[in-house]
Amino acid sequence: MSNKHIDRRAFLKGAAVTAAAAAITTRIAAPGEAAQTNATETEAKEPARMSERIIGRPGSDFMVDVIKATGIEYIASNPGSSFRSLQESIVNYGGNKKPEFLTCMHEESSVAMAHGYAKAAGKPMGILAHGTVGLQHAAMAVYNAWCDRVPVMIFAGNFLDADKRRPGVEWYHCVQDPAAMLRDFTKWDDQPASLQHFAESVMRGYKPATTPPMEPVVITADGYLQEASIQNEKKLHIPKLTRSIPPQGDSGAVAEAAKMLVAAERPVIIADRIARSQEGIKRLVELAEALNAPVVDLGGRMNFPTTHYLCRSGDRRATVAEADVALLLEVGDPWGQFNTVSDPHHEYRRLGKPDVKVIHISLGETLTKSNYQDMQRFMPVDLAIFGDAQSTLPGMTEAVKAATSLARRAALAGHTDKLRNDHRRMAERARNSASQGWDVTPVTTARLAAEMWNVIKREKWCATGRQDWARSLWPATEYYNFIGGSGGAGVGYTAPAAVGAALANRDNGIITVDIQPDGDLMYAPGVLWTAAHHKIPILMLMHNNRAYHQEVMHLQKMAALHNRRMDTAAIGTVIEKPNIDFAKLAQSQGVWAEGPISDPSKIGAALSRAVAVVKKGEPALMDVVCQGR
Ligand SMILES: Cc1ncc(C[n+]2csc(CCOP(=O)(O)OP(=O)(O)O)c2C)c(N)n1
Ligand SMILES: [Mg+2]
Repeated sequence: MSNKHIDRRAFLKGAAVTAAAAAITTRIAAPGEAAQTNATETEAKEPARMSERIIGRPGSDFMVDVIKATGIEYIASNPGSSFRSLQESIVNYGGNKKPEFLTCMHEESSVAMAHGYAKAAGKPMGILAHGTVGLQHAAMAVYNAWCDRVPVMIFAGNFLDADKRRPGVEWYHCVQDPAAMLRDFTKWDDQPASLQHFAESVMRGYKPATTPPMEPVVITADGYLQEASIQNEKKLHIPKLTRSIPPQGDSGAVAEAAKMLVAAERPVIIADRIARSQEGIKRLVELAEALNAPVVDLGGRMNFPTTHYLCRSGDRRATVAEADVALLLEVGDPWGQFNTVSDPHHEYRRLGKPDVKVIHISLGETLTKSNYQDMQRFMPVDLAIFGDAQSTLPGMTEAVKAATSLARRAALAGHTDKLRNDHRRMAERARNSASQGWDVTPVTTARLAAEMWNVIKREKWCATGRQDWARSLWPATEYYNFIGGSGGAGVGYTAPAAVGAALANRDNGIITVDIQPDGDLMYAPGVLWTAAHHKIPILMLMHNNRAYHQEVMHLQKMAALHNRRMDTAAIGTVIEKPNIDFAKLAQSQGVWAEGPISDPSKIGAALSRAVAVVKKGEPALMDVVCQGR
């Protein structure tokens, strides 16, 4: 509808309210509700003049319709004037529901929240970034999502038409090609020049974002298109959202792979970013059982139950070293499974058998760009199958069964006792090493994980953050138990990704627990406020080693290499003097918190109090002073 068609009375009424709203206090909307204004507090100024300029139906309303049509439920964002109209439309026109605006304190937090959310929810979140500066802040988190093959729908505000830009800051924040700075690590981008173009680009972009290998996509919401009134709305239409079915690997190649695996003496399955749902886990269990082959879950996703006798994730090196045929499923670093380069001497060492036969089912491997090196070292494989691993598994299992003679089946079944013993020994070893230093202060990471397990073991749980001990100690069978890692190891991911996952888990009765490194939280601790404000229940258990501990170790290594004093390794790497009081940091943002706790015997009771808060639907933080790693 254009200006001309707007009813004059509604127009004037709207003008009075709008002018008043500019000068009065706005009642802040609670999450999920639209903001309301109290127009009686002040006189409206110049209603008649404003009325001439009212935009009754801004383009951003249509943009909201488009976003709604994708099913995106949340838009995480730090506000910025390049999308002020879209933000206002989300709240007032869209009712702040589906999508709901999530207030973030850093664009990196917006994207990392979307990253964690997508893995827990199985669908992308939108984020809104403010022109140059917003996208610059978002960049590292986008890179993490790219490396982790996770979809994020990135919307960026920008005024492309220089003739319409306000002088000063608006110029600094506008950019000729907004997506350029993210183009090396996003799957697709567009800068729509009309509202119809915007509708088509969002529907077009959603498809590659959510088709494996899933990746972030950037679409500009031009500021002028947002703010100008819609012309000729009848001509606009929102195309249907269509999704692509991920491809299965070629059936001939799958049959050949099955024969290699059935004939192998020591097959191994190495799984990384394969499962997308419980169905993915089920399919991998079926394949592993058909082959009676050990599975190493690298943990990019929750792929395989830790309780299953074929799980050998804690025995990765030994299991891979003896394999004669390896089936890789969407593995991010194939070369690194069979080879290594030592630290600090950079010397090559082979880990796998020289003649191990390698099969890789992957789509991600073919999605490479030139500059960023997330493709990892080149690894020639014996059989590369282009296909989506989860979709290919049922065909692979069928082919394995078809290739297994009765005699072979009996021979494979004969391995079971040994495989069960191996699994038992692996679990025992993990328990033994976890019990070392059980009572020491500062607390060990293993003790932290064990205490956490005690309070959540009867719940539906999802573990984020530092998951190493949880993965080897906790019985995990459900897809929602683990969300994997950051992808690109860009620090600052853990806390916001945990909050994003917790948001997705909130409605499913799943308790999200985050073993949270201190250095990571300090990148953008405002995500605690976001969790409190939006009532996102999460239990953040601080792994507070008062250091960038990994970097302490690097500095120690270098000092040893250079044969120099080691005590200086703390300079620039420890976070002491003063110690950060994480409980106060959390409390100041409205998050229930306790700590610091140094005595391991006090953690259990404190965690029970924290879980009670989380069960009420709110975030809680427990600060525990911990050992290095
Ligand atoms: C953005 C970014 N900057 C720097 C690094 C280098 N880095 C790797 S680990 C690490 C320490 C992180 O500290 P913390 O989160 O407390 O974990 P800790 O090592 O103490 O367990 C740093 C700074 C990085 N990976 N990403
Ligand atoms: Mg630390």
